[in-house]
Amino acid sequence: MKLNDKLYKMINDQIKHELESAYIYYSMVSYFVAEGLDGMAQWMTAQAREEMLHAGKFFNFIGERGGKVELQNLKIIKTNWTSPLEAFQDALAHEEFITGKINDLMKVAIEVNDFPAKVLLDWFVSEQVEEEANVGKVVQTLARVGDSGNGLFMLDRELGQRVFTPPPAQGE
Ligand code: OFO
Repeated sequence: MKLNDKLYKMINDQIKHELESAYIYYSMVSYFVAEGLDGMAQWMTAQAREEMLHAGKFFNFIGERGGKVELQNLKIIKTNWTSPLEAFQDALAHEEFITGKINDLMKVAIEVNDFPAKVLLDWFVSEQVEEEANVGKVVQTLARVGDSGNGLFMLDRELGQRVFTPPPAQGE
């Protein structure tokens, strides 16, 4: 079944949003590295790589449905932060923005009875709950840690445990 025009346009735009997520998070990685917060840099790198996978899921979906992806320019939103708390707060606000976009996509997929799109978006709905929860937890801990250098050191170490696990290659 051919993709509905409105849904196609929204999915095509979503590729840009997901790639912009990766861009924002890599920008934060660069800030953390410069601040000597290697654990946070590692955590955010894993986050950025996940965003590339999210973009890939939408990219493949358009191709599988016989459409052609039209890539768009990415925006540089911010390149510096005054504290790790501010960076993670921005990440949370961005995830909330993305959740809104996924919900809008789901509304249209339901409206036009596109069941394959709905299946794809079901995965993203659950993923967004996880994304907001993960970032939200770090925001909460950073707010509690405040100016404690020791607390920040411990949190940085803990966040450095995050490992990016690529999904199995197709056919595996
Ligand atoms: Fe793609 O979930 Fe974050 O942005």
